[in-house]
Amino acid sequence: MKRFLALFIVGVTLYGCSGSDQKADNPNADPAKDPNKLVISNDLENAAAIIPSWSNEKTVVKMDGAPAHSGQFVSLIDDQFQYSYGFHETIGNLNKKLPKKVTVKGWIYSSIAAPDISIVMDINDNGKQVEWKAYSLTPVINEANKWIEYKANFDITKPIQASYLIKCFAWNPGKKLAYLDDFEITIDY
Ligand SMILES: [Ca+2]
Repeated sequence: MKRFLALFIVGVTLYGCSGSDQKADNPNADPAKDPNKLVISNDLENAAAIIPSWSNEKTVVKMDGAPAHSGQFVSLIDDQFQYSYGFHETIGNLNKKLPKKVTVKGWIYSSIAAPDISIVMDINDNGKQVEWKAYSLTPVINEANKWIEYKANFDITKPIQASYLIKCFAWNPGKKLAYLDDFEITIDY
């Protein structure tokens, strides 16, 4: 009796669950319609026009050697620029309520894997530090020369006032070349 062994090779392609498949037709899923949420996006394409609430335009350049994540412009950090283009605003100018949490999302393209780069949330009272938190991108950036998405959550735990200034930006103490694009700051009240 002949026995045949049939070998089936089943090709399985696994796709990472991106979580981006949001139900845009559901108004409850739209954070812009939530009164306790403020979402501020910046693709850096108009940074040269000096957009209110954003600073450090000198770091915004046309991406060189690879496509920008959106359009042409990105924020460059390297040995000259330790701080990226970033968001800065007086807390009371954003809302009558005081924020409880800040989320910074965006994309980074680093010339090395595991660079010493963090996303920082800085709240200060006329220059005096009230709350400073850093979210390290070192474990997030597992590959060089590739756009990688990050999401940094910051709970505001110190007592704050409407007159205080809030800033969010990337900090590059490792001084290696990297580019950032498409910032999205979400403030929860
Ligand atoms: Ca861009």
